[in-house]
Amino acid sequence: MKLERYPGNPILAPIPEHEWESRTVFNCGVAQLGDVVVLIYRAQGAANDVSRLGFAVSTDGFHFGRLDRPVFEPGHETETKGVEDPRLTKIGDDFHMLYTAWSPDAIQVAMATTRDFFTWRRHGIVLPGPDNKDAAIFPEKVGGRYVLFHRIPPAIWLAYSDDLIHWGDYRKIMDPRPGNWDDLKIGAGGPPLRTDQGWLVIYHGVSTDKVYRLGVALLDLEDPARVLNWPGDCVLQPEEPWEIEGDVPNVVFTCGTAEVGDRYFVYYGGADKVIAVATAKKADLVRFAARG
Ligand code: BMA
Repeated sequence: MKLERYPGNPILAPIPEHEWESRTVFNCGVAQLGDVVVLIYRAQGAANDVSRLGFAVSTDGFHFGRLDRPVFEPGHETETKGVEDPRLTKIGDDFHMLYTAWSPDAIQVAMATTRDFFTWRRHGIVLPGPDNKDAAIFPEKVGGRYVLFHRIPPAIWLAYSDDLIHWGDYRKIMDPRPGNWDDLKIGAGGPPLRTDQGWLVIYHGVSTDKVYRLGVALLDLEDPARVLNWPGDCVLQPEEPWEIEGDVPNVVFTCGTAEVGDRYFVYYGGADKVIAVATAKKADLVRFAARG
């Protein structure tokens, strides 16, 4: 089972005339408002490595219009080196964005909330470093508590909260698999997708030779610390020229998936330089995650 690339990929690329996104346009969080898909994407200019976040919007999930300026930029001493890899979850009326706050001292998870993607309320660091990232909040409470994925190298962990601000009860759920394509480190993609078989996780795995691929697993709906099934094969690996060569070679990296009709639309960064989408029939991907 492999995700199917949209033939028009990549769907978003750097724009030389916009300094802040002139070098890279890549890993993006995904939000859905009815038929509209919003991407909050990571971008870098030629001047330095600092990442800012841009805004793109589409009615079909393939063709995106975008703003000419960032909608979220470093604004605190914990993120002077950049705001990276946003993941979005709608809870009540608010979209909750977890992102990597990068400073000379630490890599940490920060949160900001919004209703319109232009005005943001900052909540600061929610998961302290020295090295924690790849965090995404589940779309609903589980067992009366909020849950999120996060990554303390090299594994995927959960954390729990009553108020979305204070997170604790860290539990490791998935470790890199020796000898496999995900043997060096792993991290969750976007928020998990609820299915009747369990929580579907799409995650990235890095191999010892530094190739980033995507895989899936299925977690128990009532106790997501329980992995129900974890197929050995990846569902996407760098093959296209713009996945193999870019700012960082051999990378496919996802921060979010949209549900469009009977398909999942997985948005991903190619070689840390462009944005692409690959899709799968929901029933096929869930069947693979459950039995593959
Ligand atoms: C990870 C993150 C991602 C990036 C990947 C490949 O550590 O920085 O944003 O896509 O490395 O460079």
